[in-house]
Amino acid sequence: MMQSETMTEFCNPVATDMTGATSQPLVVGMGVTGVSIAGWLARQHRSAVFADSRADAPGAAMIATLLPEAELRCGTLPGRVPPGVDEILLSPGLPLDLPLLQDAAARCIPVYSDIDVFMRSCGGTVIAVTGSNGKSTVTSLLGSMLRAAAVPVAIGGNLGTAALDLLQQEASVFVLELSSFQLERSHELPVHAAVVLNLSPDHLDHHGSLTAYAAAKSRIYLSCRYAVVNRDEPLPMLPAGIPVTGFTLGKPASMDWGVIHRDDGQWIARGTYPVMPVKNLQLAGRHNLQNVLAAFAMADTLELSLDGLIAGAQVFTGLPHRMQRIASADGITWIDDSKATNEAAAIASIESVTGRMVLIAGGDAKGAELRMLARCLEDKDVLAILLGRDREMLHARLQDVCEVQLAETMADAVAIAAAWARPGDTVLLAPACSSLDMYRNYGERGDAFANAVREVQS
Ligand code: UMA
Ligand code: ADP
Repeated sequence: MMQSETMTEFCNPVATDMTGATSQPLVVGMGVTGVSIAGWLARQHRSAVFADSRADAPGAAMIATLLPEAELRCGTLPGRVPPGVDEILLSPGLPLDLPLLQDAAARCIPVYSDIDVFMRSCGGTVIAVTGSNGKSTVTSLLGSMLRAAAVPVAIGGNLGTAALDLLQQEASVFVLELSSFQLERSHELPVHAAVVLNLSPDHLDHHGSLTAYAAAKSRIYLSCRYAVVNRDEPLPMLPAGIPVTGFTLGKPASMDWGVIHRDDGQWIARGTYPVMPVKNLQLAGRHNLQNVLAAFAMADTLELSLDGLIAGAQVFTGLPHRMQRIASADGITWIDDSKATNEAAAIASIESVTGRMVLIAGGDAKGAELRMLARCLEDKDVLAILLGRDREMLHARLQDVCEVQLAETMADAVAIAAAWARPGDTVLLAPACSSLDMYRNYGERGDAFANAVREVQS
């Protein structure tokens, strides 16, 4: 087995009774996760101490409503574990080097994630999806495929509904999108099937190195029953003896999923068995074809009839802000891929566009240098319009490979794009950066883009 790396596993987690009536957890973080833990505790008729470093912790009012007797500490995190606390339930957005966590490790007080708590409370089959890109698409696509196969399914985790809130849904299968933050602070997760879709640099400001980020991601496989792997990337380290299914954009090995070429076009195939024509998918781009193959490989571990899964894949049109065509006017196509929040995602979307292009990029690069982005724009007829905190860095990176302009606001960027673009061109918002320096989230950034496009067209 791979070595577990969470600091708390120096202690014996068996010594803790998470369901014991006398236990008083300390819940750290009063965001979406903290609120979901409060709901779960309320349903267990238990209480807790809650802490958040923010004076205006966003979930505080909701937690007070769900658990009126709970103690809420906003504005600073305790430096030591308060008396009476025998476990810590830690939100994903906090760093792991907090003095509180060092004190907990020294005193053998275990730290759990909301996903650990979910796994202990969930009686259904759990399918876990991670990767640098495509997590939300694959999680939602699996939801569509399993629903079409008449499986009662709930989807969530890092996407949409927080994991513990899913337990209130009637479902036999739970598909969880898991972030590297959730995985690095979870113990071994006994899931039915697990996948790391792909790995490329992201969140390096938090993890410190690509190695540490990859190690966090590969924790998803520690206790899975079936591992699904991307055959087009280096193989992750896997626990010995578990069944492995692969997916590839190439010709698949016997029980893997891949693409075969026939006289009537490309087909998705399991081994040599043709399953469905690629042209029947509504998702566009090679990266999305990879996502569909991964979803089939995951769903296949449930041994369902393929007919429902195929129907569910065919009707899936994708999620908002992922390669979403928002307007087509005067021969110019406007595409919102605001969710391209890292370099590999932006490259995947740029490569799925043909012809002359305006690229709107920039924001918070999260410590990435974006050299591959520059390489991918070489030999393309592109105007790059750069926004946000790291736009000067991006400007230095791109100025030798394509035409570059700086913009202050999304409205400015769209106005520059509208003036430059000619019929046949595509204007693509694929920032390669997170949105948090200018917006509340990538959705708000995508909406700002769509609004600005409407403005220039009115
Ligand atoms: N924070 C503080 N002090 C605290 C607690 C949090 O400053 O005491 C800050 C964190 O540094 C962070 C922010 O508050 O900047 C949110 O942190 P959180 O742990 O409270 O986050 P939640 O609101 O619980 O939301 C988290 C996920 N967010 C993160 O991991 C940052 C949500 O994913 C997820 O939907 C939710 O749990 C339910 O599972 C969002 C996300 O951006 C969509 N995820 C990242 C990504 O997809 O790239 C990982
Ligand atoms: P995540 O949840 O991992 O952020 P999403 O499914 O929301 O992934 O997609 C985010 C962005 O990543 C998309 O807008 C697209 O630009 C890119 N993307 C999606 N799937 C892939 C993939 N398999 N490989 C590379 N990039 C991808």
